[in-house]
Amino acid sequence: MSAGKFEYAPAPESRSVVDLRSSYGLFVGGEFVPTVDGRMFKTVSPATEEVLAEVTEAGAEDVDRAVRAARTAYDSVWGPMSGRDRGKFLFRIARLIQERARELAVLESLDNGKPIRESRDVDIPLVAAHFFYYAGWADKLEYAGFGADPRPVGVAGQVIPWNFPLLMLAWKIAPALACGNTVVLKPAETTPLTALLFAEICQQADLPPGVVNIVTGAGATGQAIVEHEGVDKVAFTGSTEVGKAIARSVAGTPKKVTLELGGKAANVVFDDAPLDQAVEGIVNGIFFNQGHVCCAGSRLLVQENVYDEVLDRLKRRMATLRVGDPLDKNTDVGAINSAEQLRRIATLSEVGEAEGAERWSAPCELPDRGYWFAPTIFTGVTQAHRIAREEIFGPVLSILTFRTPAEAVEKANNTPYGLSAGVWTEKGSRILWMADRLRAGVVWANTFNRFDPTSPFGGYKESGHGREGGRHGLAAYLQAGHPKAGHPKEAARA
Ligand code: TAP
Repeated sequence: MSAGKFEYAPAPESRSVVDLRSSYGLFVGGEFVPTVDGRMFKTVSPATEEVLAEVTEAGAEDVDRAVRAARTAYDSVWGPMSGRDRGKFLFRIARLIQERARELAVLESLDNGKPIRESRDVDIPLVAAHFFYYAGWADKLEYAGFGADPRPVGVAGQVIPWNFPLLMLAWKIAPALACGNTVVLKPAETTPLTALLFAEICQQADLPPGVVNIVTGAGATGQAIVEHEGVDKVAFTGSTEVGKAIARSVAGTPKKVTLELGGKAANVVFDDAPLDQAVEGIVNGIFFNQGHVCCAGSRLLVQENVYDEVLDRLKRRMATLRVGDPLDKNTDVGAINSAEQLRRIATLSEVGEAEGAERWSAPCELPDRGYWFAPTIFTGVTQAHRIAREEIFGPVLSILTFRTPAEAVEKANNTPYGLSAGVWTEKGSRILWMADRLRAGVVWANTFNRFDPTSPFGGYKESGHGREGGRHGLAAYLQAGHPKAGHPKEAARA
């Protein structure tokens, strides 16, 4: 095996483009304010453990202040504003994101640990695309298929995870604002910085104060948002466990809720697939963003007669992956987001070995400081193994085999999740046959981890409910079919 990687000189992206403050307040009512009842915590670079900045952990009173600011903005400015004018603000934000793309990409890689190649070429362009896309909907809502006069819901409380910090923010904020809602958003504890830079972009865009409020903090801050009586709609992306707790807490209240939760996607490779292309898809499916991807192709199902060949090619390809400095433009796999996540990945990998699966990791030198995990595969995995059932949320792939298409479907669907799946085959009819039977919100054919703002995304079963993205994503932020519902001033004007 010629495992050799080409040796490249280091090509670090400069971090001087980012103007980091030493400490950040909360973004409430259009300005950065100090906490009322919270305290400060530090956010670190997972690649070096360097402290990047101090951030506020918002308390219940801070959350209350943010919800009130959002309500005032909804009642006085944003709710009554025409869709055309709301759209102009969203277009302005989208353009500012493009203008400041380099700064956003560097900051995302610093705070999250993801390779700059991904934040620069995937995350930030998709963030801008989401704002452009929903900006376009703002004045066309009556044609979206949700009734002749769809109205906003009110104040949306939004809680997001750390794996795609700014992209998840865009998935939440762009449709909410396009539909006329105002928001209180909490980024994850370990990745608050790009949301705070986004707050500066809102200021730069002259967005009316209170339309977007960013409160940083940990789980308790998220819970305070979800449980606040002034919140009309809860949008959550994160683990299934927390999602279930949120579903319980909003049950019996008038709050609307959408949940985007975990996954354990099957990536199914048939013997007629173009194997080199499939291997690229397998690598992209599980090692993109260090495997911190809810829809990651973390269960590989390979047709038995090509198993040896696929495994051999996969190992050869994995040996060429560059793991290291997220800011180096040659890096393929960056740092694990936190010490806690690294522990979870390491623990589940040990369980895999203890349960009898065989572990192989790509040969690579890991940096001394920071949180790192070499790209790893497990063979000899059975459906009962925990590594085949539980979401690892790291660069770890479980490989299983199948003989017939029916067996592939049976195994692919044998999971409590249902977020995504992949099919690799030359046969169009087989793609359609599989797509009909796979219980997953997204089914990719001969590709994986492709995202587009025009396309709905969401889960079956324990992967959540509701859809984000596309026309479907508007439904979560509209009260459809209630001509008199919605903003009182607008209703009076109508
Ligand atoms: P969680 O621990 O669930 O955290 C998600 C967010 O919820 C964070 O902001 C977290 O705050 C906050 N939170 C924690 N406890 C809460 C509570 N009781 N009430 C309200 N908010 C609370 O997930 P994670 O570890 O950050 O993210 C990984 C998970 O997200 C994976 O399971 C992954 O599959 C899923 N995910 C799903 C999708 C989609 S679209 N389905 C996309 C990305 C990720 P702190 O982080 O500050 O503690």
